[in-house]
Amino acid sequence: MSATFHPTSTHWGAFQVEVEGDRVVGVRPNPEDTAPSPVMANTPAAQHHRTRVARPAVRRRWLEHGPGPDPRRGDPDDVYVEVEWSTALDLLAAELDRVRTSHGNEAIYGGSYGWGSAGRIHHAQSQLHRFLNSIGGYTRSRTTYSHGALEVLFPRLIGTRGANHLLHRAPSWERIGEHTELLVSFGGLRLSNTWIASGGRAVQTAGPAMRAAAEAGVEFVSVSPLSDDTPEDLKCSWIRTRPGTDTAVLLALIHVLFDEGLADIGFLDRYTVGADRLRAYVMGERDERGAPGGVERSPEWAESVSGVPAAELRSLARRMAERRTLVNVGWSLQRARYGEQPLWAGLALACCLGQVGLPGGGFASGYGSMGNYGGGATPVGLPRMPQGDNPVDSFIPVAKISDMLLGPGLSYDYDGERRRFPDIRLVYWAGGNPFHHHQDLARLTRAFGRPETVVVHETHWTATARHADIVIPATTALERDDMAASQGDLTLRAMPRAVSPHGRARDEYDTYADLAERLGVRGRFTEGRTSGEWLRLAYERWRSMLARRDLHVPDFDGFWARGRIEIPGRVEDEALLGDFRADPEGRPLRTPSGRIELYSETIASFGYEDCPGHPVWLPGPAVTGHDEGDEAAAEELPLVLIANQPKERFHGQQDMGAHSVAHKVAGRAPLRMCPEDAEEAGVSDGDVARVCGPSGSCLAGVVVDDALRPGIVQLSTGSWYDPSGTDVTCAHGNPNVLTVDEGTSSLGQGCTGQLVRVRVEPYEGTPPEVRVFRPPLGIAEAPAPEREGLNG
Ligand SMILES: Nc1nc2c(c(=O)[nH]1)N[C@H]1C(S)=C(S)[C@@H](COP(=O)(O)OP(=O)(O)OC[C@H]3O[C@@H](n4cnc5c(=O)[nH]c(N)nc54)[C@H](O)[C@@H]3O)O[C@H]1N2
Ligand SMILES: Nc1nc2c(c(=O)[nH]1)N[C@H]1C(S)=C(S)[C@@H](COP(=O)(O)OP(=O)(O)OC[C@H]3O[C@@H](n4cnc5c(=O)[nH]c(N)nc54)[C@H](O)[C@@H]3O)O[C@H]1N2
Ligand SMILES: [Mo]
Repeated sequence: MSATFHPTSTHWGAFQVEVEGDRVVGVRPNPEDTAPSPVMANTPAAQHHRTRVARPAVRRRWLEHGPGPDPRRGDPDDVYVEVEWSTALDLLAAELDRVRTSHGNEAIYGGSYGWGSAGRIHHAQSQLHRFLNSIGGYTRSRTTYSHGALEVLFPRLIGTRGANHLLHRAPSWERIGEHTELLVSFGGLRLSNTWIASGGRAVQTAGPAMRAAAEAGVEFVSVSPLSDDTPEDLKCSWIRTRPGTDTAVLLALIHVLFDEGLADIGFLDRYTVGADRLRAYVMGERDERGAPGGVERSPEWAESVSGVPAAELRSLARRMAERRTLVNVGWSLQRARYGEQPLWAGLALACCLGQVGLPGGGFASGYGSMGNYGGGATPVGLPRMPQGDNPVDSFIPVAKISDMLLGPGLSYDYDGERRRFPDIRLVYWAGGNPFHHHQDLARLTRAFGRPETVVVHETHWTATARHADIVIPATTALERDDMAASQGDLTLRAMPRAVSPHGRARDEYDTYADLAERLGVRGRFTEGRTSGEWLRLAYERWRSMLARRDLHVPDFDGFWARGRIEIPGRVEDEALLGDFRADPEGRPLRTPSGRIELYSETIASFGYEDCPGHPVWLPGPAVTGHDEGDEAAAEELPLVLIANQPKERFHGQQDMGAHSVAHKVAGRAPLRMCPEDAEEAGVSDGDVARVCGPSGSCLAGVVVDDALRPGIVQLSTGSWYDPSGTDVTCAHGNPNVLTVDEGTSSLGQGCTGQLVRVRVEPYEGTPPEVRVFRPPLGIAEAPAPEREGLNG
């Protein structure tokens, strides 16, 4: 049989799949990609894996007992019943109708956070939101797991537009190479993280671009607990912090600037408010409430907190003041308790250096966190599937999912508001995996026991699908026609279908169209179009938008025939907030003062203990799992675990793929620790260890590695949650069974999953088998080969 190659796009990059007889048998990079991501090697096994959802399925207990709370949701021994499409659609439409009629549309939670697949049209969340809007709306979610604290904080500090630019229009690595002399990155610059960009990048440019910047003379400093968080060829110097102590380091750098007369007072006076309050605080003249007295935030003080020698901090501050310096705060730092503080302190440091708004200088948050950050100019727009309007005005900050399901009607703080949780009866998820992404998964299981019905659309039998009552099989991106591009990408690429749908999986668009039909609103959802017609229309609308700006691209057929086109009209800023710097009166920031708020009256007026009016060091540890002064807990859980992004895959996606599996140790997630800690814990390289945290425990495979400093272990996210063992919460190594379900602060309520205290111990006896790479009970292991009529 001869193989053919088909272009595709994933969030981990664009590449080609090799197809033989309707099966994906291999992958190869695009020829022009000089630094392709190895993550693509996961795709062939995942595409045809036995955990693909082949047919609609209903949890037997729900089928027998009907809708209602059920604490057994997620039970690994639960049985599913495969049903015909028409049965599944009838049941689901009737249930949606029941819930919206009896409880109102607000009772449907359709936030459905998650990354799904690349593709502008078949984007799972957009499709679901469009459908739910067409049937009267839903309770939505706000902000992200990626940078939830940043998204709430920065509009207050630099205005909404400034915050948007910070996240989406950062200057490129090329500009950094031209202008920056010193780049200090808190949270490293992990090359593996830059493989990811929403929509996928046509070529991976971050690695080569960072290298070119280093060759052009940029000096890199990585502040991180891990020594291998920056590519070796950057020859970067490494400042080892204790996790969760960066705010202390940043305040001490500010202290040196004020103390030694290096702070740019002219800049602070002209462009910021609150510098005097901040100065009084770091010099120990005022406490965090502005009352007289306090602790001097000196390098010596910071050394006692962070472990970084005071002399090193002094010399770094002086070097920063002498050169064109860019302060980058990676997103990981704000995925922790008080996650707002290192961001705010980082911005304040850049202001004290007087470099905000200068090319190559100032503040950034995201270099090394994602490939589009610094990856090039931003398009003026991309083709999109319209979602319609949501008539329901109900939302939660995204990481409040368990709190919401467990506490309908309870109140909580968020960004200056006192809000109440809605009473959710039906949870509808498509394109996300909360049992990958949320903290304290045992609690999330209890939360998922509360609604009356849980619906999940999935390509695979993930842990979230195994918590659903109704599971709808979705096609993968390889099984449908679509197009892709990422922010900062140079091309828009066609993604023609490469293989037939697995089993009886269908495009979600068709599923929603049939559900809408049963609910009497087919026309509202489809507007009379097929998904192929939407693809064409979205492209043509984009083409018209470009034409109005005198930018020209071929028509849809021309684009499809070529396979990819260059995206015209991209914009790139030389510097972040450069226009504000050039003309602070004429182009003020949309903040109450019109300037950068180093002290925010608004935030101060909220009265939050955990996020006062300017950046502060808060006494409670940023690492969850123990509280200030709780020595017993600290002793019980002596190590800090870093739950960062997996380099071998993208989140939980394609965990059964070859590249991901090759990184498992004894069939479990790899747990990295230094030789001293391994010895202390009584475990060796290759062992199965038990990791215990404040919320639960998991097994993991030990990797002894001296890239870590003592006291710190690393277990990346994304190994599929396996609750089937009897003496551990997860037999496979998902760190989110260990993490604590707590928001960053009353302000941002962001995810705090990055850091948690743990203990590592040997696992005695035969470890439980990992069961997640088999479908649940009742589901045939062999995929159903035959196709049936759409409603047959
Ligand atoms: N402890 C800890 N936890 C974290 C983090 C951390 O740093 N530490 N990081 C957090 C961050 S930044 C993020 S963004 C989240 C990520 O969390 P998620 O985005 O929820 O994780 P994914 O595994 O990408 O989930 C996407 C799901 O969509 C499915 N899918 C793919 N294509 C389709 C499709 O076309 N249709 C449908 N219906 N489904 C599809 C995939 O099979 C997969 O299960 O995790 C967060 N969790
Ligand atoms: N390969 C791959 N890449 C990914 C993803 C993936 O799943 N796989 N997910 C993508 C997504 S959705 C997102 S949002 C981004 C997230 O991007 P980030 O949040 O930047 O990524 P992480 O890998 O979670 O963390 C980066 C590093 O920060 C360091 N760090 C952790 N805690 C601290 C601390 O307290 N202080 C300091 N100084 N450093 C600390 C750790 O050493 C860690 O390796 O990654 C994206 N990139
Ligand atoms: Mo993310």
